[in-house]
Amino acid sequence: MKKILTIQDISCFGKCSLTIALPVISAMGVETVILPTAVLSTHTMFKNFTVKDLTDQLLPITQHWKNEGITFDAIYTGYLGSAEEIEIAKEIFRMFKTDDTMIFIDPVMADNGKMYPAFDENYAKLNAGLCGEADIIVPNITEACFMTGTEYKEEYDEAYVLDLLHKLAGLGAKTVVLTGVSLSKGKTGIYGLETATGRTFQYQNDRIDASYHGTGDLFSSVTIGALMRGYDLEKAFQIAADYTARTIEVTMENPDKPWYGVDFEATLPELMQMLK
Ligand code: PXL
Repeated sequence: MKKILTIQDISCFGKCSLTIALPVISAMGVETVILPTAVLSTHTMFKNFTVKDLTDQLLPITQHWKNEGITFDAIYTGYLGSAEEIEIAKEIFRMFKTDDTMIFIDPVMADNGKMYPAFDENYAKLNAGLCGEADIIVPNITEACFMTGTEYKEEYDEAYVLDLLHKLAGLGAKTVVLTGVSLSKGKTGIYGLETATGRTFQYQNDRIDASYHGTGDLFSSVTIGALMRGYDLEKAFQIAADYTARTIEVTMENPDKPWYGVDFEATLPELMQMLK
């Protein structure tokens, strides 16, 4: 069984980061080791959330694993709480990366043209540096703009997307994939670039007019899970895009649909079917 390490926060209530990555990747048949960067009462879209930072625990925990001879097939980072945690993530890559370890970075920090609370331009610069160490990065357009110093646009064309992809490739990752790319009316999806070959790839779904928290984490978790299950890059992204779109659709059908997250619990059986 493949084994991955995922480094992100635990938002106790709210369905995002580790409370999505752990159940979803485990259900996909991949051993999921977690390194919580912080414990929050909820994700940061709630008011008055509490935070207990765990920065000082990250190296003692990973050093213990190193002493035990524990290894990983992939390391997947998501929401990191601070600049210092970005530096520590790099240190953890150095501790565990071999030629066979896939580094997958979702530089979670912003959406819809805005930074999440607690982050700033400097954090974006540091995240750009972290992305340089990755095999695969999956920023949304807002994150890509902050990391490359590009103006954020609500309306854009393919040339804008390609320019962003090439700027992202300049950060150093082997494959860069922009998420939430909408190039035709009623559609949304991903646009990727393999830096060594210049090959691009795209996948689009019908756009659902709703924005739910945690869908980026769901998409990333399913992508890395599918990659670990042996699907190639494009197929893994396709499964993740289809599954995320289906989960949003099912959430919208729920009369009590929670505003804070999606009903992935209801669609996990469908994900299992997609993996067959
Ligand atoms: O879903 C991304 C995410 C993860 N963790 C925390 C967040 C967010 C987005 O707002 O607040 C704590």
